[in-house]
Amino acid sequence: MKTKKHYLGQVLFAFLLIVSFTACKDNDKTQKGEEDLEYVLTKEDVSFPDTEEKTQSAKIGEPLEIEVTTISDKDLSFKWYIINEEPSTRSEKTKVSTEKNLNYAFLDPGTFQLSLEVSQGSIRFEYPYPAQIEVGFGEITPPSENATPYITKVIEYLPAVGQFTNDLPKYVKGDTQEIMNEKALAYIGGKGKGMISLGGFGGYVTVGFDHTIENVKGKRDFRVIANAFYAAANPDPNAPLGGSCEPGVIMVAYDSNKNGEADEWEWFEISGSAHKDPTKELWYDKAVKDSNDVRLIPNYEITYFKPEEEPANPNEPEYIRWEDNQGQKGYKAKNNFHKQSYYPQWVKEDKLTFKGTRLPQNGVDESGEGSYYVLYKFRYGYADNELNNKDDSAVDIDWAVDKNGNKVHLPGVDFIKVYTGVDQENGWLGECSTEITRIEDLHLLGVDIDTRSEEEE
Ligand SMILES: [Ca+2]
Ligand SMILES: [Ca+2]
Ligand SMILES: [Ca+2]
Ligand SMILES: [Ca+2]
Repeated sequence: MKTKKHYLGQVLFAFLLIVSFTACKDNDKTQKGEEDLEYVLTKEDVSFPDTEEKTQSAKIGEPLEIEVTTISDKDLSFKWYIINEEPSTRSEKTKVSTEKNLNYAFLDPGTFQLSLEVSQGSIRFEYPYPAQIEVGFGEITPPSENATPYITKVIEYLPAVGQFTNDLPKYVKGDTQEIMNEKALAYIGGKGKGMISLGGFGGYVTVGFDHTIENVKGKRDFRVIANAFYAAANPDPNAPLGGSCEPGVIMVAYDSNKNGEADEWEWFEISGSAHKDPTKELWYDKAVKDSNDVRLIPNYEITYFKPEEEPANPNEPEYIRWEDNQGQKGYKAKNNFHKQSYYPQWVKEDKLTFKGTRLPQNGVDESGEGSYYVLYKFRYGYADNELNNKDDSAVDIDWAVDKNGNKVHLPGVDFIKVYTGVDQENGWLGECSTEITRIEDLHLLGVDIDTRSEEEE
């Protein structure tokens, strides 16, 4: 019996030991926070800060921060999406972050819906952020008292192939890109002491000012002064206005993030008349009849190849080889009026690619025998296209559009870029190349020009 009792005692002891061990283990688990091992995400576990607001505003280029509260982060993954509400440039949602808390700088204006997706293994919940985000530009810093209405900086001057390249401004052996920028500034800075040529399609100049040119609502804001003129003796007496109109496409940038630089995403293009509808140009049928290429090609690219040597023939039709992103190729000609190299000599690379919106060819040989070329005027919105004293040489910043053609309504501009918009050679006259003398802030000069009405645009 004694033995049996002893045995029972042992069993009871062991049982108690197991019970207490188990209890002890449960206790440890709670103390060490190991409940996470069994944490299962439920919909209510994730929340945003309380807000009654239907909309929340954010500034372009400045981070928007949203803190998320969770019960546990165990095995959770986060995906933040933005969904474009207006303008509707995003058909699908775009993933912008995989962090729990959002820290994101919008680079487009508009109204956006944010959404957070939280998942744990195969469990997944979607949390639409309760307020819409209205992204805008903020306000400009007003010009100081001694601000000048003119260009104060040339950020980059890079002409394409052309008969005035290396001549306006003059290149001297050893000149670098920086020196050419300074030379361009000496010509077009301030009231403008000279004129620079941008060469053929794509050649450009990027300039800055000592203040932000304000976008005054309903008014045109700046003017690019150039050398466009009308033909004195067009053989066609009923022709629309034209002569030497060599349109440069205008791009504008507002320094949203205030870093003193034109960041790539800060650029927008002025949508001129042909950007909207080339067939409405008054000379369109003439150009078609003359077999011009009248297509407007967005995202056009052309590459010019540096000639190995200057040709012996002063009129060399196969001078500079080019190819474009439309599968076309050919040669640019050299004429005997301009003997210097047409390829920018300070560029070390043996080829140069230029990109932009290519405008319809506006040059028509009105003599029919190659002696009288008329380069017709586009209706509005370009540089070197209209007489300097006409309203349509002035630009309203509100004509700037994003890549999808939606208006962006910048509060002002800190940088302007102009590039030659037409790719066309007109016989002895040479290539269509935009020139520039200066740029004027119309508001600082007290010049008041209404914008075009929506119907006119
Ligand atoms: Ca305006
Ligand atoms: Ca910037
Ligand atoms: Ca020219
Ligand atoms: Ca010109």
